[in-house]
Amino acid sequence: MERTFLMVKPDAVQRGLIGQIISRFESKGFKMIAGKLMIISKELAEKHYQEHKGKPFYEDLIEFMTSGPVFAMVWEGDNVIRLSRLMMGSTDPEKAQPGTVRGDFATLVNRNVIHGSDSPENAEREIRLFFEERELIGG
Ligand code: D4T
Repeated sequence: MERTFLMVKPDAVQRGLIGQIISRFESKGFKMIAGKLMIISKELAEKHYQEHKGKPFYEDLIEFMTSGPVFAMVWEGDNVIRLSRLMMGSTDPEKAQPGTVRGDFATLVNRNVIHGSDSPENAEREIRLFFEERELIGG
């Protein structure tokens, strides 16, 4: 069974969208095996987004991701990495289709509501960054 790391970003937590977002992934048939509300440190945000260091949006991204609580989660299911990315829609909400999380809840790329791992390697890396193995329930 595949696992992925999903995170409701500070904009969506602040707007009260955690429940609606979780509900979509539950309805799809995926299972949440860990979840916590947390304020992430600059250090953790930098590790999480290390591949973007040096890009023009990097500093603002780190500031945004540490600006308020996020809801970090681990989800399990068949093809959950690819399918959850499909459900999230394009990174840029201007290109995200209606019916996707970003298509329905976001307008700006730098306030795009949700993060999801894009490969099995990144999923494992991100799960390990945010969770202890013992926090994963039935995983
Ligand atoms: P995350 O990693 O947040 O799920 O986003 P994606 O995997 O869909 O997209 P990404 O890694 O290319 O971008 C990471 C993060 O940076 C923000 N961003 C991105 C931004 O603020 N401005 C930009 O021009 C881009 C490309 C949004 C997501």
